Amino acid sequence: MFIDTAKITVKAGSGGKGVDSFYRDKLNRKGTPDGGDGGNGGSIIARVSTDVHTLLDFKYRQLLRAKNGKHGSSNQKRGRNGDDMIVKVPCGTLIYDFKDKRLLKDLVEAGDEFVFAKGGNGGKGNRSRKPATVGEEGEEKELFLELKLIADIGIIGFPNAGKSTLISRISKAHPKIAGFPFTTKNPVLGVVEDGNSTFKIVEIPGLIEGAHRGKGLGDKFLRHAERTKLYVHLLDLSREKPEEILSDYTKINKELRSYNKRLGKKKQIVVGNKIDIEGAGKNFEIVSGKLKKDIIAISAKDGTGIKELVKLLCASLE
Ligand SMILES: Nc1nc2c(ncn2[C@@H]2O[C@H](COP(=O)(O)OP(=O)(O)OP(=O)(O)O)[C@@H](O)[C@H]2O)c(=O)[nH]1
Ligand SMILES: [Mg+2]
Repeated sequence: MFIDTAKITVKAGSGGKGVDSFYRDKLNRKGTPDGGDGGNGGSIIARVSTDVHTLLDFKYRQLLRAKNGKHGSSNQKRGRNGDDMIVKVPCGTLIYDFKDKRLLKDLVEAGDEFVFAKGGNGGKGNRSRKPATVGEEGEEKELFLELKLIADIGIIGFPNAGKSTLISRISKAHPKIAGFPFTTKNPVLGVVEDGNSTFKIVEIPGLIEGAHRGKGLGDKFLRHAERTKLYVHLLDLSREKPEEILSDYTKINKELRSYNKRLGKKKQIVVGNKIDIEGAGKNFEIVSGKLKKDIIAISAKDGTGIKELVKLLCASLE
């Protein structure tokens, strides 16, 4: 299941109590203070890992608690620290304060860390000749997590245009491909390698007219198109009439703009797919003439124009 938002509560461990204790013997009736300090509470730390790709774990685990520190004891013995809890999050996880929606951190690179909640320090024992103190409370927070995938290029286009076929051909990703719309229900990430260049590409599924009003799969996956540098706008050249292709193109662009102006302005490489199908060549001529942009013809199925497209994408990213 692809989950890209989560609300969680995090409660770090509290510090253990410092202890009041006195060492006494025959010669030392009054006693020497020897109470040990409490251990520190465990913190909860998010760490970016390439093993996880969604926020699914947090759907089943909405409350995270780290261990408390142990209390100190006599003979100056310090209590054990509570272990830190490390939680894995995917690349591209944004962390917000749930209440005021403030962005606290954007975790981008593998290994990046962020302290969700800090453990409390342990209390002091009376060994320092002051009365013992209790440990600090661990921090408790309500957080909102949002995943915005990080990729260089987003493939946008109407359902059934051939986005999954294209990503399967140019990367190791193998999403389901079928001759009906909405086959892909979640964003699909792929890595494209060409000579010395590599880039990440993501299929943005389910965009149709009215997506920003919740139609189809709605616009909920457009958050994964926000961080790309450019788009491959895929058109289905096998549509019956060229007007339909032009209208698909306009509708997708309108959806991008309705979601966010910035997305509407992002650079697009317009690609006409399914050039192998009869009639597609003619559609291509007409659409090329009417669009005020270059358009590249490919067949994701038989490989026509794919090498050239990948070269162009590499060059455009440089
Ligand atoms: N002839 C031909 N068929 C293609 C080509 N590319 C894709 N198809 C077919 O078009 C249909 C849709 O392809 P998909 O790759 O699933 O399209 P999509 O854009 O990912 O569709 P959704 O995920 O459902 O939105 C499938 O039947 C593919 O086999 C192509 O270049 N030529
Ligand atoms: Mg698909």
